Amino acid sequence: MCQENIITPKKKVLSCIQPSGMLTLGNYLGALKNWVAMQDEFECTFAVADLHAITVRQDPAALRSQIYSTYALLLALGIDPEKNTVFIQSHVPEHANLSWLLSCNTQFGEMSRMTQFKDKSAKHPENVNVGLFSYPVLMAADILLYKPDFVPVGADQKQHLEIARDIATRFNNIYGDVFTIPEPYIPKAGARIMSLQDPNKKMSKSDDNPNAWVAILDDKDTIIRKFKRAVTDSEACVRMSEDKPGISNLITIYSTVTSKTVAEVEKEFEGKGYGDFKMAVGEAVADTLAPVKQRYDEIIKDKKALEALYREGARKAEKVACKTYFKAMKKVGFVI
Ligand code: ATP
Ligand code: LTN
Repeated sequence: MCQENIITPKKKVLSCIQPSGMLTLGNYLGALKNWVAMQDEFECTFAVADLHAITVRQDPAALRSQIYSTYALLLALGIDPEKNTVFIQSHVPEHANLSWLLSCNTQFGEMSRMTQFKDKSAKHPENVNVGLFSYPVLMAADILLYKPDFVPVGADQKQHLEIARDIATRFNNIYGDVFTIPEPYIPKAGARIMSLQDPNKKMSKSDDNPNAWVAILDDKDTIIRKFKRAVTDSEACVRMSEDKPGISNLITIYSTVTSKTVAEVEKEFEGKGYGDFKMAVGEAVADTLAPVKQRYDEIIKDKKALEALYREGARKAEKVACKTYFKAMKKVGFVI
């Protein structure tokens, strides 16, 4: 008798990252580490969200080079462009197109509640542009085009994910089923890595103070120097506590990078000073990132090979994006 082979399709994953500066340890632990881990089990689509980056003024030459380097860094981290779809957002015009359909189905009031908009407009009062305001709608379009089950992001993106789910649910209710409602996928540890200079603020690659963040591509000496300068407290006791945000952040980083539990870390540094602990965190982070930098230096040299990969990524992405976009257009009543 012939046995039927039932193959269940893989669940889908989508995420994006902005090329708005040097990618940081926060990006790595909060999001990229999961992207790498998910690629075996899931059908993954990853993009460099270049359209998002211009919500803040970018120097054109710097933006171009950051788009290349962000794409190359994804490969250096171990994301396989053959197994997954890895592309540059602006190469697939359906992102901006769908964003318009969704904008007309999103309320001004719901956008006004977004905390990232409030933070970024306070930081750049001279450029509170409409794109910065409607940015979560473009993010919803990025996601909904690919019908993912999961979206791996850091904790700061939870609110944007919720709005994407609301927009999708509302659209489906009005026009009929088009979009899958995605689930956020937020890591238990490392979802919110804090600034090394102000541990009450998240580590952000657009922070003007380079001592506040560790770049994935920083060399060992720089990484160790930044950890040595990290702001802590005067208690000199390595323990996790809400009133010790600096040390708690370093414990989170060390435990995530070494896969040790918080209790193990506290025990390891019992009776030791902050100097020893900071050195150990710096070394552990530098050792984790060194091979990534080595691979990156190789990959970035070959622009032709890189171009072939991102073009092919866009071709694969467009095939999927087109289908969803035209289905949405048709449902809304456009003549196709
Ligand atoms: P910017 O500082 O320019 O706003 P960003 O680093 O906050 O940039 P993205 O580059 O788009 O924003 O972030 C990519 C991913 O990294 C997102 O999933 C985000 O949640 C995650 N991420 C960013 N910063 C941190 C952090 N400090 N801790 C954990 N995850 C983070
Ligand atoms: N808004 C995100 C980056 C981003 C994204 C996305 C994340 C743009 N499009 C789609 C997940 C899915 C940020 O600023 N961190």
